[in-house]
Formats: sequence, structure tokens, C-alpha cells
Amino acid sequence: MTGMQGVLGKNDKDRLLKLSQIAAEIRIDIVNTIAAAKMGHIGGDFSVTDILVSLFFGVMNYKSQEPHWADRDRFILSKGHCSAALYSVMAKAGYFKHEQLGEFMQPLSFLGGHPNRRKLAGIEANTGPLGHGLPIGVGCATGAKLAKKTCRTFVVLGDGELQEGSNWEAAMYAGHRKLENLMAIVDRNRLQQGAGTEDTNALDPLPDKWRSFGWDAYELDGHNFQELLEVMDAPFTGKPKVIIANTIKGKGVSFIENRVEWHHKVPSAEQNVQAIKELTHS
Ligand SMILES: Cc1ncc(C[n+]2csc(CCOP(=O)(O)OP(=O)(O)O)c2C)c(N)n1
Repeated sequence: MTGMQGVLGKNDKDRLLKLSQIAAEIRIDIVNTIAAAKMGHIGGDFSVTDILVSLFFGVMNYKSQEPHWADRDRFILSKGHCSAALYSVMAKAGYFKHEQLGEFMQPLSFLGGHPNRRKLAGIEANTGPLGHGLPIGVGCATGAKLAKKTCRTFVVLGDGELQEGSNWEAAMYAGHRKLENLMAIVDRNRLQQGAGTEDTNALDPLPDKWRSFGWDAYELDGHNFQELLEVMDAPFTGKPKVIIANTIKGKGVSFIENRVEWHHKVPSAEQNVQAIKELTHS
């Protein structure tokens, strides 16, 4: 399967509806995947789902049956603890069989708690230690630019993750090199592990910080597919681009939304049933 962009008319109703249907299915897959493993990061998986769905089913060029295709867009999930969301999206995109999601976090599985490029073709970078994805993405984008390739690099970051200084070294260099083929998307759910970002080490005003590093910065609703696609799909601007995507940690399930303890809490059997009920009727 290739990226689905262009399959539906750009920004038309059907296309947006299709993306929200896919996102609902992905969230159900995440619940089932984490239930089977009894481990995972459900809050951050749900906040980032619509961003990942937009990229994989609306924007990026790739061939899931030919994951090393030279001209593919590069994708890095820097907040690698949300691998259950990435694997659910990759299964739906055809990188591996849907039933293999049941192997999530089993001993020696190719679907480890954090993405591993040596275990799953299509993963571009091993992530999990926060603060590594953007520097690697800068390397990918620099390489593509030097090789005069048209492929783009997309990096998804957590907002808590931005407290790692390595991000700002990478941002500074990307601005300096005018890496217009690089896009960072910040999953701005305002929670990190155990606390709010603004109580821990405040990030606001976040778009201004990126602009001062030479980036074009956009702030939008990270659960609105139309807003996401419009910015993600816009032509190159001569600068790297960042989307501050305002999201809700746990989006889609009432008792998980915006609750800090759900960073990596695992639902009970009854909570699973309730979660799937809510996601099915959303
Ligand atoms: C360098 C490093 N320090 C600490 C951790 C442990 N850790 C995993 S997730 C997380 C919170 C990250 O918060 P955020 O980036 O906002 O992710 P989200 O809320 O979207 O899940 C922490 C501290 C880590 N993975 N890497």
C-alpha cells in the first residue's frame, strides 16, 4: 500500500470523514493492543493519533510494501513511548499484518515498547530517550537537501520532550540551514509524565520560541483534520516548519482525557469495555 494522499479529493468532506473513521479504528486498536500487553502509554497515544493519521493517510509519500523506497518521505516518532499508536497506524497502512499487533511488547517482539529500526522496516530511527528524534530528522533533511531529493522529513515531538536541550540545538541548525524540507509537529497536550508542562518547565509562548530559531510556526487544533492537512500539505516556504498541535491527552475516552495518571496507566477489563464503547460511538 502507498500513502493515501490524493485518493480522496483534497480537504473534501469524504476525505475528512475517512480520516476520522480511520482514527476511531486506530484508537480501538490501541486499546486492544495495550490491553493484551498490559503495558503502554495510552494518554499520549490518543493525543497523537490524529496527527499520525493525517500524516500516514493524508500527507506522506511512502510504499509500505517497499519500506526502503529511496524517495519516501521520512517519518520519526520522537516521542517513541507512544509506539502503540505508531504500530497501529503502520499496521493499517500495510507495513505488517493487523493481527501481529498482538505481539506488542512480548519478549523479543519486533513491536517493542519503543520503535526499533532494526526490527521493523519503515521505522527510520530508534526513539524512546526523549530529545533524539529532531536531531536525527535534521540529519535526514540535510542529507535530502544535499542530494537534491524532493522527499520531506516529518518529526513528531512531545511537548514535555521539548524540555530536552538537544531539540533546541537541532532547531537552531535547521533554521540556519533553512531546511524547508523539514517539519516538526509538537503534540501539545500540556501534560508530561506526572505533571503539567507549564508547572514543570514552562514552554509558552511556544510558537514564538520556534520563530526566533528561524522556523515558520503554526498553532492549530491537533484533532482537526482539515487544519492539520492544510498546513502539512502546504508548499515549501524556504524555512523549516513547525506545527504546535493543541491536543488532549487521552482524547476520545472520557475517563482518560486530561488525566495525568493516564500517562502510562493500563485500563482494567471493565475500563477497556467502556473505552471501546465510547470510541465506537464517537
Ligand atoms: C531522556 C528521557 N528522560 C525521561 C524519559 C521518561 N519519559 C518517558 S515519556 C516522558 C514524558 C514525556 O512527556 P511528553 O513529551 O509531553 O509526552 P506525552 O505527554 O505526549 O506522552 C518521560 C519523562 C525518557 N523516555 N527519556
